[in-house]
Amino acid sequence: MSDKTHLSKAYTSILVSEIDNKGALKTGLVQLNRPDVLNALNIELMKEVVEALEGFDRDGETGCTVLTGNKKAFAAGADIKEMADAGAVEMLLRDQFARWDRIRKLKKPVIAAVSGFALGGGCELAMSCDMIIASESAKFGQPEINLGVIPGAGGTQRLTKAIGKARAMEMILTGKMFGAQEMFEAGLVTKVVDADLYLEEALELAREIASKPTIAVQLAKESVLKSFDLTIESGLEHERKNFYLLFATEDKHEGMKAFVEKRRAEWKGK
Ligand code: DAK
Repeated sequence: MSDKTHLSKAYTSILVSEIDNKGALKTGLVQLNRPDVLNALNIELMKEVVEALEGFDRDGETGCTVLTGNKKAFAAGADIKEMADAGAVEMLLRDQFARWDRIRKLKKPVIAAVSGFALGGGCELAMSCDMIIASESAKFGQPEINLGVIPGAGGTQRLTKAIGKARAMEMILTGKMFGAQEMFEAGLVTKVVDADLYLEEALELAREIASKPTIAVQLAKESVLKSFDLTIESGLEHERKNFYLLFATEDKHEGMKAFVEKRRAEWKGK
């Protein structure tokens, strides 16, 4: 099923397009577009981002989505001006985290293509994606401490799981920014590339993923993410059930038959 409504909506803070991968499924592209404020994540922008990501997730013609900003900033955090006068009760009633939680529920892989600042909520948004391709100019940080708060959209959890306690503590307690190479070595970033190539590289990775059997891709993503929630025992059980489930797909039969017949598999996504 290819529902394309996410492509035709009148967005104010993002740009949305799809890329034809010739033969493979398409790549969805969502670009944060508030350049004057370094893509600060206000409520409207986050509403649009989540709607667009969910749109691509539903679209049967899409295999993978890339989320990006611009050269200067992926996103310099949540919009501070929007939070500056808010109290705890107002923040609670706004319930913005419910929207962020929907990103975690996406079935298809999302790749963050990061250049420039990825700070606070910007770093958290990139970490909500499944992989991060970073320009060598990228700067990651959780500077909330300098505003009298702490990361609230997963920073203390996802960062710690990705780079370990020692470095996460340093980043979160000092608010300092760290470069792409350092974050690659720490395990946050999948790949660091030339400043002019970060988007191209992310799109190439997305194209490759979009050319794989869809159900296997989705269950692989789900199984990896489960490892964060489950004990090794339960995680292995979960993985095994997904493994067995894939033996019910046409793509499993096609993939193995194609190997035996020494030809390219033709995936059906079923
Ligand atoms: N919010 C609002 N505006 C921002 C912004 C931000 N986070 N970051 C930059 N801007 C605006 C600046 O105010 C400036 O606007 P004008 O003054 O021109 O009107 C414009 O972007 C350009 O910024 P600068 O002039 O400061 O540019 P520089 O190159 O000199 O400096 C910088 C770049 C990134 C070092 C600096 O802009 C900076 O420190 N920005 C703030 C970084 C920061 O503290 N980020 C963390 C914010 S707290 C939540 C989910 C998540 C969060 C909270 C709640 N819920 C779901 C409820 C996350 C919280 C955060 O991220």
